[in-house]
Amino acid sequence: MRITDAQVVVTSPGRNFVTLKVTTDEGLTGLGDATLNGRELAVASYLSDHVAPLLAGLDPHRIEDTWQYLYRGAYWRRGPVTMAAVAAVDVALWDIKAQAAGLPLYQLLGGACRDRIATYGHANGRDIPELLDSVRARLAEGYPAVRVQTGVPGLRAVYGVHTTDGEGVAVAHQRARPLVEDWDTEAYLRHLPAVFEAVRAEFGPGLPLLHDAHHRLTPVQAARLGKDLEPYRPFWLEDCTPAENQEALRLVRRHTTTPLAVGEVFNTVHDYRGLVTEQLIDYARSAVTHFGGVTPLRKLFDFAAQYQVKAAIHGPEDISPVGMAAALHLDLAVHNFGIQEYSGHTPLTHEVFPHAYTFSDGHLHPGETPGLGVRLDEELAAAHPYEPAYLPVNRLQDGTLHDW
Ligand code: GCO
Ligand code: MG
Repeated sequence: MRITDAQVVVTSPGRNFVTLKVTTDEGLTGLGDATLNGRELAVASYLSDHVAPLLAGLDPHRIEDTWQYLYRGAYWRRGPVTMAAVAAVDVALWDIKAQAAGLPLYQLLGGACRDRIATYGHANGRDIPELLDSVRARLAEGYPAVRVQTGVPGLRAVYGVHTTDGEGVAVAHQRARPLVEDWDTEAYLRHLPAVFEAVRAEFGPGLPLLHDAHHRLTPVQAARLGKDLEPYRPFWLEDCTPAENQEALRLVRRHTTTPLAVGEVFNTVHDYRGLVTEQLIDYARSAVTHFGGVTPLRKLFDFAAQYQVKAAIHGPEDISPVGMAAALHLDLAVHNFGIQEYSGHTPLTHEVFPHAYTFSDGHLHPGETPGLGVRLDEELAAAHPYEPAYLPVNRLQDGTLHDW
C-alpha cells in the first residue's frame, strides 16, 4: 500500500479544527487531528507546505519510521506546531493500519485493559451557588468526577467561566484579538479553600474533585494552595505553576500531598523526564494531538507507569473528535490509565465528524469500528470555514501581563 495524497481541512463548526486526511492507493483514508488553539493556520501550513509533499509514495504501514523521518528529519525538533503536525500524520497512519487490519485501533495497541473510560466534566460558576448548580448538572449527566472552577470576588473574569460580551454571547474564543481578563493571585488563594469547603459540604467526601490553576502560581503559592486544599482531598491540582520549569514542582511536592497533574502544553517525553523519575507528579496530561501522536504518547505512558504516574489525556473542546477518538483507543489499552477529561463538542461538530465513540453514564468508549472510528463530512466542513479566534490573555490589576 502507498500514500497517494494528504490534504489539510480547516473547519469551524463553532470553533476551529485542523484535520489531516491521508489517502492511499488501496482506497483507505486516515484522519489525524492537528488543532492548535489560536495558532491553527501555522500547523495547517506546516502540514500542507512541508509535510504533505513528503508523504506521497510512502508505505502507510511504516508508522514508527515515518514518525522518526518527520521528527529527526526536520532537524528542528519539538515545539507545539511541529508536534501537532507530526501527531496528525501519526494518528492518520494508525487509522489506516487499523482499518487495513479490520480492527478498532485499541486492539493494535494491546487490546482493552478495562471495559469503559471514566471521565471528568467541567463545573464552572461565577460564584459558589452557581458552581454548585453546575456540579449538580454534571452529576445529572452522569460524570463520575468534576473539575471545579469559580469566579473570585473582586475580579471581572476568571478562567473556566464563560465570559460574555454583555449581550450573553460567549466571546472568549471568538475574537479577532484576544479578550483581556483580570487576575489577583492572593484573592484567588484566599477564596479557593472556601469553594472546596462548600462543594464538599454539598456533595460529600466521595466525589472526585479536580481543580486547574492554569499555570498562574509561583512555587511557594502553589505549595500553600496544595496544603490548604488537603482537608478536602482533591483528586488533583492541575498546572499549578508555569509549565516550563520542572524544578518548581520539587518545592511544591515537598510541602503537600495534594496530587499534581501537568502536561497539556508539553510536547515530548523530555518535558516530563525529571518530573517522572523524581516522582514529582501523579498524572501526565498531554493530548495525543499536541504530543506527536499515539506512538510517542504510548511510550510516555509506559515510561511513566514504572513510576506509578498515571495517564490523564487532555480533552477540552479544542481537541477535535479525531483527537478525542485517538485518546480513547489509548485510554482503553494502557494499564496505567487515570482519568479522561471530556467536555463534549457542539452538535454541529459531532455532525462534521461522525464518530463511533460513545459517552454514556459518565464513561466513554471508542467503539468497535475498524480504525479510529471517525469520519469527516467534507461538505459540511467546507460550509463552516476558518474564523480568526484567540485564547484570552490575562493581566494583573496594575496591567502587568500574567499567565493565562
Ligand atoms: C483544560 C485546559 C483547557 C485549555 C485549552 C487551551 O484543562 O482543559 O486548561 O481548557 O485552556 O485547551 O486551548
Ligand atoms: Mg488545564
